[in-house]
Amino acid sequence: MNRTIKSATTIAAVALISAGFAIPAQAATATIRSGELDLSRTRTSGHVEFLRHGLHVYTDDNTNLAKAAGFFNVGTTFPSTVSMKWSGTGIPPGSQIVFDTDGITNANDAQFNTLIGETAYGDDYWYNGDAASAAARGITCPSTTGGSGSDCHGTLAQWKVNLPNAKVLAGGFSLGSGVLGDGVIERMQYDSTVYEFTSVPIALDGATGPAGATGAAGAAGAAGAAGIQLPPLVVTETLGQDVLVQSGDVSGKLRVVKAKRKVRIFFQADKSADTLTGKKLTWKVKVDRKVAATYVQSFNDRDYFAVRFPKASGKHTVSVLKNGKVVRTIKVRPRRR
Ligand SMILES: [Ca+2]
Repeated sequence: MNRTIKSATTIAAVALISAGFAIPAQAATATIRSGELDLSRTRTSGHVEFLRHGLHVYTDDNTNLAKAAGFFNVGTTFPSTVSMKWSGTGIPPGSQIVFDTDGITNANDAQFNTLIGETAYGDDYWYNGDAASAAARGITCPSTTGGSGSDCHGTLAQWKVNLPNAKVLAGGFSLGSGVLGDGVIERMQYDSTVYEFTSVPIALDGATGPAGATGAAGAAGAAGAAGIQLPPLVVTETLGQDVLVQSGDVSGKLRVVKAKRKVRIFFQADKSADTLTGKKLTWKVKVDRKVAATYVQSFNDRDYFAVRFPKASGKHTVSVLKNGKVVRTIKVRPRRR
């Protein structure tokens, strides 16, 4: 049976006693409320709502904006076990561990790293980046074989060996990006601590003093727990469950179809996991030197332009500019018939 323990120090004490007497770990329960869940990684087609008992996590579609993610404080010890109780559609959210490799708070690249656990891979946790980027951050991958979310993965036991100095910055979950899903996270567990989620508020401040002419002021509430640390929106993001894409500026292609009096142009921006970083791509179409259309494209965007000239209307020029540079010039001279 779970005991409800609210104070972090009590949780730590219970864990120590359990370890000292070699008693099987007794689950402690911590309750996460809305102010304690960082939703900054949730995108516009993803939603996280607090229920009385649990978190409603869902996405509207399977675009790259479909990402419902939350992070919370799970202490700083690298966990041996992580689990999630999910009731919902087929693909549950991945469990996440955000950590600093060397445990030293500084501005180096080793500060923020993420391991992701998904039911599809069992006990195997994959690094949110490839083996080369892990190596650049001083991380030795337990395994670099294929068949996981990235080519840098291993069990938590293996990771613990390879990351002896790691300091955990946050735990959490992510449905997507790129996954259509709907369900409830009833709870998550990191080692012996069960994290439950609730919309039921508690008074965070001290009780108000009794009413009356000389009513005493209530005592001040205890200071809140330190907030979790999350990286600035990172360059490497995940698409769907397991495709890693390095994002950057949007690039794209055009295709021209020319007829006797008509010019059609198809613009296709490249596909990518992430529209949140990098510069957008700007196309401009000029017809006889006048701007006829402008398209600003994010990843995956498509646009279509068409112009038709009157019969026997002389020479015409259609030019296409990509980020301000002319990349195509099409000349048309419509005949009389
Ligand atoms: Ca560090």
